[in-house]
Amino acid sequence: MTSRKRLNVAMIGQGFMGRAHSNAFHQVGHFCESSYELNLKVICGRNQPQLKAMAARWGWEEVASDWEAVVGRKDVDVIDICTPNYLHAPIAISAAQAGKIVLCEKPLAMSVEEAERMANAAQNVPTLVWFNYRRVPAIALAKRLVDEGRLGQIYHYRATYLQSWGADPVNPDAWRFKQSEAGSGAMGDLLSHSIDLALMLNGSLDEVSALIHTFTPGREVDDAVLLLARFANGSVGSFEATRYAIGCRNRNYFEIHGANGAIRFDLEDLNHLNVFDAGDTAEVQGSHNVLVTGPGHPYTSRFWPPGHILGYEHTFILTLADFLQSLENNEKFHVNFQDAVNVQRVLHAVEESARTRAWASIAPQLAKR
Ligand code: NAI
Ligand code: SOE
Repeated sequence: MTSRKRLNVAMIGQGFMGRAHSNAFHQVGHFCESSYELNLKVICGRNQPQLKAMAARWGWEEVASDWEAVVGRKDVDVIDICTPNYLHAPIAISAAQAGKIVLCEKPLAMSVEEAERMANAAQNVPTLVWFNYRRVPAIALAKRLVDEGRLGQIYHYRATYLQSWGADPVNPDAWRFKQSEAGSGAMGDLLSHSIDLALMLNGSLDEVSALIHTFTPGREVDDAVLLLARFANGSVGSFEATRYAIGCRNRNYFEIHGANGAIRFDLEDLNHLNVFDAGDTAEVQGSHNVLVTGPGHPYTSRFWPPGHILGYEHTFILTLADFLQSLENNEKFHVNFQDAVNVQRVLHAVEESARTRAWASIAPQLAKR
């Protein structure tokens, strides 16, 4: 076997995503062929006892507390940003200027201006934004069906991202509720995922009409956001993202209706894609649940035999696997920083529309990726 190129990784942030990414860094080499080998060099965070325990558990070589020093290290090739949103821009810009490969959590930025600065700074380095749901095999199958024209002309795109924890926050002072650290609430946190998937599956959005609402008195960020949308392909859409959907833990859902059929997806049942084919004869017409675990399904052969289901963590492993493949092929990875600017442009229009109580146009976006 030819020797693999070693990339030293530094991860900034040790929380939920710190664990999800640490797992992906370890597992990607086990399941996916690559000419790159990832070395977990240093993990950087603020709580030193927790950081040391995490480094020991997940096999990071070193711990650090100053991200600027980590970004300046010559022996680090990749900076992975898993911090609250307000730190994405300063870390990413400084990492890109130091010539590092930059991986960043979503939402890319706190504003469209900030996202554009990040994308400009990172023009000459490979970038990845962790919109991990693109790599759910059932969602990749949805994209394949849409791109093959199996749904025909698209009429409706409907997405909801429903969570409930905002109504009963474990820690009301957490960074996710602070304007200065999160930028927004359900909008950047949840709607950003739905918009990214919509751009991938149904192409650019032209304009939106939005309502943003905060239920909790005194809370700095939005609890819920609803919008109507027009897509460039002539279809119409509706989106709803909320942290107040009592009874829903993590219901990232979409459905697409076209002239020839329909598909539905729900993250709470992530191994299935619900499909309706209007080409079936009338007596057998009906939507059916496809268990997207192979054979012939996207991604699944890298893991287990058909019928052996996958989970949340696989979406991060597959995101990383595709990224390493893009590095090897010297191709652009999607979602990169520029793609994420497109998401941010839509979020900006959503804010504009809610503020002015009028339809807002979206600045031109790049073609569907
Ligand atoms: P978290 O609160 O669990 O972890 C944040 C970490 O950042 C903590 O370990 C904290 O110590 C560290 N941190 C804060 N300030 C720091 C500094 N100055 N230097 C170094 N470390 C610092 O948050 P979580 O859930 O991991 O979210 C992090 C990012 O990941 C956010 O941007 C969030 O939107 C995104 N996210 C994305 C998900 C996805 O589906 N792709 C899922 C969950 C979060
Ligand atoms: C919390 O709302 C959260 O962890 C988001 O930050 C993620 O992006 C989403 O995928 C799941 O929920």
